[in-house]
Amino acid sequence: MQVYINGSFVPKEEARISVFDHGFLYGDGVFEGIRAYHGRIFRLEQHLDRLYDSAKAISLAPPLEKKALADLCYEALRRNHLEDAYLRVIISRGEGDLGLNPRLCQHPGVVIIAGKIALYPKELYDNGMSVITAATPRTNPEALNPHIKSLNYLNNILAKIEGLEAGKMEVLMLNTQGFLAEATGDNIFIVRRGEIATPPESAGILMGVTRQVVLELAAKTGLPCRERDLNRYDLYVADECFLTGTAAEIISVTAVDGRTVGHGRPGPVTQRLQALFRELTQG
Ligand code: PXG
Repeated sequence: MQVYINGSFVPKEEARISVFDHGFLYGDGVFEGIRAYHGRIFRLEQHLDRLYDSAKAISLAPPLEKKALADLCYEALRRNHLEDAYLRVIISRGEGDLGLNPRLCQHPGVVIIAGKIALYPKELYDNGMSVITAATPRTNPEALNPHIKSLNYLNNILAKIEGLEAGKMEVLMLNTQGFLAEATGDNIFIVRRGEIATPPESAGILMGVTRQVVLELAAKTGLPCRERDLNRYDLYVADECFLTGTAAEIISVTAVDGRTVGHGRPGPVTQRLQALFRELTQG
């Protein structure tokens, strides 16, 4: 495997960063997880837009233009002979001294890893997954806006640990107001009485690229689709529920907090959206 790191592609064994990189010391940096299907990078522009917005929000100037980074993403695929792949693009604050001061870091670090992504097991796609709502709330946007896809995922990891303790592979996070925000690495949708709904931007969520794709595809189902605040009640009475993300794509949720969602099987709207999504990526 060839990894891009700060200007060149090197074998993965040689792709090393300094222990003084503030990405490592403080989680000071941003990243993207992107998919390629059949040699085409899916929604690359949207991912890079989000990456550069994340960087701007933490006052980090990427050392290269978006176009150059896009070219490097394709180069990473070529060098690794990959057509279907997962790309991890990271911009870190770079090497500095001990101490938080980001101004002491002269050169932001850029890394691109092109590999394969382990999706949830097929069984979960066929039958849906069982999740819980976490006690850990999603980061308050006033403290650290979840729009920023930062290298500090501890908030989500704490929720994930709750899930693992309960034997669940994914967990839903509420915001500090008690409204549904998202899962630890996916956005969430419900279907109820013929309406598709997902938490709005104001719920304090990562504005998922897959979420946006699903909002676009929803129009083709003929069903209304709304961004609105949802709470636990909405989950418990939903006909269908599913998660969306770059890694997961679209996956059905069939139980929440031990309660069966709908009929406890992946529902027709979820399946229709999955088929439309597949057409988009495989077509
Ligand atoms: N919410 C959070 C908190 C995420 O981290 C999503 C929603 C879905 O967004 P996209 O743009 O992917 O539809 C994410 C995405 C990984 C990994 O390696 C994480 C994500 C995506 C891909 C890989 O852990 N998070």
